[in-house]
Amino acid sequence: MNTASPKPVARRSLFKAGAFGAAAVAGGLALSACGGGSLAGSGGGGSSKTFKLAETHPEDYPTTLGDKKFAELAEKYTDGRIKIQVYPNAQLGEESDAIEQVQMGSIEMTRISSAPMGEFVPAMGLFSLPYLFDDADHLWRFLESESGKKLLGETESAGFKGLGYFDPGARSFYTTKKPVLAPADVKGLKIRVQESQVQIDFINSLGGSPTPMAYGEVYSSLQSGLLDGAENNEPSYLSASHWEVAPNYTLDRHMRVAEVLLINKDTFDGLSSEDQEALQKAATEAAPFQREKWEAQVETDLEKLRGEGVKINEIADIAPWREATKSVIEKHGAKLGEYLDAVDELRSA
Ligand code: GTR
Repeated sequence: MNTASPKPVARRSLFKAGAFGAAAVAGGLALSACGGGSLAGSGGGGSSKTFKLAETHPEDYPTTLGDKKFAELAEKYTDGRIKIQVYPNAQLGEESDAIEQVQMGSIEMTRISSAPMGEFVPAMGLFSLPYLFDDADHLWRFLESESGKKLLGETESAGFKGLGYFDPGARSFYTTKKPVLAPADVKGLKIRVQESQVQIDFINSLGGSPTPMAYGEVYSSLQSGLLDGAENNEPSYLSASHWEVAPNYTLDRHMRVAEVLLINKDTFDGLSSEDQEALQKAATEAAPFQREKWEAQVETDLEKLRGEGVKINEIADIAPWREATKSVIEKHGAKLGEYLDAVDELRSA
């Protein structure tokens, strides 16, 4: 990684130019534009900083629970010097905006999907490569490896400090009319993707029409017929109510798009080494907590979805899907070579 190069300009034009502009930036944030967090006297002579953490999901969603665990531990390990206020439900903006705000320092932290991060830190595109990880254990072997840590470190070249990963589950297709049961079924369908070039290429490889769009716009676009389908993990599909308008769910588990806990790099660098270590420790300990919550929730969510009458299809053999989409790995593999090698080495560790 070339640390001497200037910060890459955020590659948002592809998506901003589309019909689906990102949500307006939440107001009232300009006051903390220095990126150092707000300073609040603690009354007793010391002072504490309060950092905002942007989260797209609702209060009780597993990543939000992970954020809150992280916040609780961070406050504890810094003896109250750092407080983290979690803002769920995309209150601080949709994800691409949240990333930009953390990059600028107007929000200090976010829990974010690595898919839109890939437009700021290209190596993060790894997690959007289709059918790459065999299962959650394989993903976690990679995330916890030296290679996974190095990848997280690449966020520094874009003005972030990656503190850790959370479990993303596996993304699968859902459609409004016909279920998608074979690769050929995606042909001609308008499928929402995250704001990620790799995911655009994925849908193109299946002959579909990829539509990058902010998460908050997906429900109404499925409802109005602007989209024929989208794709996500079970907790997102349920909590965002997408199942109501796209009740055919096909568990092909095409991607495990790691969730990332990020802080503005200047904010992090401005902390004492003691507080830096405390934040790192809090993030490391919040990860297994979040993973546990995740696994429990996927099970109960599938039951709830079945109870609502959602048609859930399992794909027994993903070999034809892998074959149909291999051009995506060929196209993006060159720049991700060392990470792809590590993923392969960890395949059946
Ligand atoms: C979810 C992820 C969110 C968001 C969303 C999306 O699985 O946790 O951060 O990226 O997908 O599809 O936009």
